[in-house]
Amino acid sequence: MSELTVAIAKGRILDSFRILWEGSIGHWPIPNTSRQLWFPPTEQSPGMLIARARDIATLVALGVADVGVVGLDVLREYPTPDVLEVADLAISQCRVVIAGTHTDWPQGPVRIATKYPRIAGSFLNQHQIAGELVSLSGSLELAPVLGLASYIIDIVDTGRTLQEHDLFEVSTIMASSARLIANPAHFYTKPEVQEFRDRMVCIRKGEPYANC
Ligand code: PRT
Ligand code: MG
Repeated sequence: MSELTVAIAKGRILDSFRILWEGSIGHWPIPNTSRQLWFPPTEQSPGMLIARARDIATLVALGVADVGVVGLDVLREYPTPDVLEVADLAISQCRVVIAGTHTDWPQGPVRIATKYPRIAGSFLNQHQIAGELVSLSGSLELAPVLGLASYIIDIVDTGRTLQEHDLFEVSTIMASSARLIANPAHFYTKPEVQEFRDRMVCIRKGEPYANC
């Protein structure tokens, strides 16, 4: 394992990935209060790079990391052709939805706030909705409250955030969960990369690596 480097999106994905890691690799190399972003490989643990979600696929494509962990929503919003999706880790599950101040499908020209302009754009095209996209980088739920847009396209998990802002789901655009991605050359030439994938898949199935 010590020849391997894993790039992980900080935030929710890092927190839920820790459980998979501890179940399959063991030693979690990141101290609780650490702000360090690079943990070199050791005897007990692969190296770890903590990065912004949208940069994970770039780091893996360039071979700086052998594998990466990132949400499918981010992979679809920022497509990077030179990586392989090698496992669905089934953590950080959520949906990208269109939501509004009511449950009606958008009629006529509407404004839609989103941090996913690419996913939103193809949804609007597919359904021939004459929407104008407003790109925001966070706090999407504020847009309808402030009268900036009548709909948002954003991530929903429990639905509580929508509810607290008097917003209603209109339709699900895609389901998302964290994916393990790999550098194609490293995946086919470094046995540790496939072993890492296999360990993650086994722990996700709840089976020990040896019997899985
Ligand atoms: O902060 P930065 O821009 O670097 O990254 P980020 O904000 O994208 O990171 P983070 O940690 O917020 O989430 C990263 C990834 O977690 C996303 O790309 C998804 O793949 C996944 N994920 C899973 C979620 C959620 N669940 C989620 N609930 N990402 C965001 N949310 C937010 C959502 O945007 C909304 O504000 O939580 C709120 C909705 O949650 P509920 O439970 O109230 O519906
Ligand atoms: Mg965030």
